Amino acid sequence: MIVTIQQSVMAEDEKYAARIRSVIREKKILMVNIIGSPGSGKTTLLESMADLVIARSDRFSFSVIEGDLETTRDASRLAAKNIKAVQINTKGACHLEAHVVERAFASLDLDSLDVIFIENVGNLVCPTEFDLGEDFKVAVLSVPEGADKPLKYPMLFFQAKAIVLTKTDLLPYVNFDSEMFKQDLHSLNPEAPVFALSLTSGEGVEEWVNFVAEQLKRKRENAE
Ligand SMILES: Nc1nc2c(ncn2[C@@H]2O[C@H](COP(=O)(O)OP(=O)(O)O)[C@@H](O)[C@H]2O)c(=O)[nH]1
Ligand SMILES: [Mg+2]
Ligand SMILES: [Zn+2]
Repeated sequence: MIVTIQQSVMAEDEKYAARIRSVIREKKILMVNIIGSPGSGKTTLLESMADLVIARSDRFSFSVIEGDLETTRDASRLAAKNIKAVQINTKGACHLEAHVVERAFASLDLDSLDVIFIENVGNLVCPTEFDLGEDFKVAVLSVPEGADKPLKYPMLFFQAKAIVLTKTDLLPYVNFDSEMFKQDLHSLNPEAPVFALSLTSGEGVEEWVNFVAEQLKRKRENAE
């Protein structure tokens, strides 16, 4: 019985996801669903992109949909970097759902936007199960969380189009088995590129921004 109810709710949400997908296709917007644990560096990654995207010859604009249980802290951090962010407080829900994302669209200027990042609620499990109409999901893992996480949370790392490994500046201080990390990811998802970066030094962030720019370009070429 419970399973049936859950299925019907998710089927309903699939309709919203399909509608979102068609809106962003029409507006030629790339939408990226960022999933990772609390504290893995999702907001810092977005903050660190602000100056880099402006400096590019193929500069692109981006806004952020922020999913959080409580508080508007992440949205305020992004606003301080002149990044437009729409806050969704999930009031206890541990993931975002498409109907909520669709409501956030009303606060965004979809005609002048190139990329929307969704910072999902910090959680490696259920956000993966919900289609938000995004182009793709990205898994963010930080070095101190440990190299064993891809196999422990395989759905996320299997579905992700790219993996971002943050806090590489901490590699000398924690036991992170880089070889195991590589091998496990290779067995789960050999296609996904891994961006290893430090948000304190900025090392590696440009490669990640290049990847986003490339995905946007491809989406637009395919739409023509
Ligand atoms: N040393 C180090 N700290 C980082 C890095 N990225 C983020 N942090 C810190 O990790 C903490 C959590 O980051 P935050 O972006 O808020 O994580 P979120 O919960 O995933 O959005 C903050 O104190 C950041 O300054 C990094 O690459 N290296
Ligand atoms: Mg955050
Ligand atoms: Zn959840």
